[in-house]
Amino acid sequence: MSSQISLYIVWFVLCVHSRCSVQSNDSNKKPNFIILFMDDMGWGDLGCYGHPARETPNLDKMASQGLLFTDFYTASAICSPSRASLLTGRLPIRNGFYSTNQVARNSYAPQEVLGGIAASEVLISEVLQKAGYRNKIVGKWHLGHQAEYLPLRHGFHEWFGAPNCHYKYDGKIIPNIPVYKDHLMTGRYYDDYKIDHETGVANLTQMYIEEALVFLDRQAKAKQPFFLYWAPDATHTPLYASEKFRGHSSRGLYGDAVMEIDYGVGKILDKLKQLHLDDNTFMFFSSDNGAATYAFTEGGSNGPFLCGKQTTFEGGFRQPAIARWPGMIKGGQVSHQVGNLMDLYLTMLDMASLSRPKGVVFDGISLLPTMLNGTKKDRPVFYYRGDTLFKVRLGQYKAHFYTWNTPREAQDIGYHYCPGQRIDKVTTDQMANYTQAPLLFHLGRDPGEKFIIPSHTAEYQTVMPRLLKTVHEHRRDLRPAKPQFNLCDLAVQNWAPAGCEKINRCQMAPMSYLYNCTWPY
Ligand SMILES: *[C@@H]1O[C@H](CO)[C@@H](O)[C@H](O)[C@H]1NC(C)=O
Ligand SMILES: *[C@@H]1O[C@H](CO)[C@@H](O)[C@H](O)[C@H]1NC(C)=O
Ligand SMILES: *[C@@H]1O[C@H](CO)[C@@H](O)[C@H](O)[C@H]1NC(C)=O
Ligand SMILES: *[C@@H]1O[C@H](CO)[C@@H](O)[C@H](O)[C@H]1NC(C)=O
Ligand SMILES: *[C@@H]1O[C@H](CO)[C@@H](O)[C@H](O)[C@H]1NC(C)=O
Ligand SMILES: [Ca+2]
Repeated sequence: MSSQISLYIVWFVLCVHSRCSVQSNDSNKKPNFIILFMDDMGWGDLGCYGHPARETPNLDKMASQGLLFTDFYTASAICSPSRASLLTGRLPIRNGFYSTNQVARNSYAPQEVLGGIAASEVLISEVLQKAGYRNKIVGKWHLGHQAEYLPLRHGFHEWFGAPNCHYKYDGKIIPNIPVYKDHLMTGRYYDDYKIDHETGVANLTQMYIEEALVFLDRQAKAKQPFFLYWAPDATHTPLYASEKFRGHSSRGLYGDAVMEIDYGVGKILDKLKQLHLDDNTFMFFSSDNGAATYAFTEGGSNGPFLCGKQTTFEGGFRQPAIARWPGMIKGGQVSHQVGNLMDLYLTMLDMASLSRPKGVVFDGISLLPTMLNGTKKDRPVFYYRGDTLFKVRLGQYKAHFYTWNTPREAQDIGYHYCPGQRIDKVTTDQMANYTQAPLLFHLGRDPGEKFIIPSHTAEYQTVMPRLLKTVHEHRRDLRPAKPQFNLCDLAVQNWAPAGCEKINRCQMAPMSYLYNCTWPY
């Protein structure tokens, strides 16, 4: 706050003396924010990251006009915790998006789970709302589906999208997922928002594009700063694309979905230009977790990295990430700064000259010095699987305390997180405990985590103590939050969301029966 006041005084003094009308409209304006957040898209899916299909011209253009990160991470290899970390700037273990029912299991927010984002968490949307921003989420929320957890209770003014994944349900024992317009549901998937599983055709991405464009038009007219959180989910199985894109990719339905989203990004870029919002809008593109290797050819690509979604290998945690802010961020840059989705929170606060909420411990850092000045900062990456810290990265080194490919129960039903990849001692079928002698990898020489650096080498003996110290320091101040994903009840599903009565879509909930959720994968 005090730095804001002093800036204001400086501005005032300058203004009295000269050219204040020219300076005033720019220096006082808060930047707009757009986060384009993908579902299960991998590091290797875009042309600018080397995918041979080269079917993302608009995202490639965005990268050429901005800054592409090579070493950017998520805070979790699965949807809900990743999204909660993005919006809170904190690790799942700190914001509660994990479960302690079973050791080291990923958990998320299916509709039978009781939990969601705690009222005590201060989301970036809440800070921006207080600062006069208008905030809209388009697409998937996944921070809890019960009324108290929905986006309009957590700093968003507008919403078009769904609280959970667009899985197919029978609509009887498990209700179809509702689609919301702001506070009220407007229908349900399959009943009202068609997704054709035979053909893979659905119009939802087109609707999400339209929602974004209308919002931008409106905000430009209102001259009010905004935060648009655009979270389409067409690249999450079951995949979908509209008729216009279906069958156009060389990569099958997954590629069709990517092409349609890329088209949407192009429309958003055009709209910013047309509305003269380019110079005052920070736009960031990334994905919530690595590509779903378990979906085989229905999933994306993690480039040179090992395994994918659900795992703590690089394929699960490393994300595509592009920052664009013409006038502020020089175009055509590539940064090797280790970044994390959790960094966007403090980066955006810095961009808007807003102070950090008091008393909140953040796991992210501000990347503004990197984006504006190319500075680099050494900082760790913590790779949790559920409640357990599996791995840590510092510099180019990564230590594995635990490794685990795919739980046996998952393999039994045809799930495999590392299809076509088998590395002795690393892609283990059972959870392997290496805490006594962690495995060490050098991600520069060996991005695919294939070659274990032997523990008798001088390199290992120099590096491992540094990595262990980083973990020790992390653990010293860590106060794990109450886990949100321990309790389940079929009665809390989306039976009768607000607004259901107006459209005749209410359903009767079964009797409440509370049980401990199980997280088999
Ligand atoms: C300030 O606003 C005026 C009117 O909206 C515009 O013509 C001018 O270009 C703006 N100045 C700058 C420096 O952006
Ligand atoms: C998508 O929209 C088009 C054009 O409005 C319509 O003809 C088509 O039936 C819609 N498809 C689905 C699956 O809803
Ligand atoms: C970038 O560098 C300039 C010049 O050294 C400095 O004044 C400015 O504070 C830096 N900005 C950030 C965000 O680090
Ligand atoms: C891994 O091994 C260490 C040392 O033997 C032990 O303390 C720890 O509890 C084990 N971890 C798990 C999850 O069993
Ligand atoms: C969940 O598991 C814990 C530990 O086993 C047990 O004490 C508790 O009663 C269980 N809760 C429910 C609702 O089943
Ligand atoms: Ca996801």
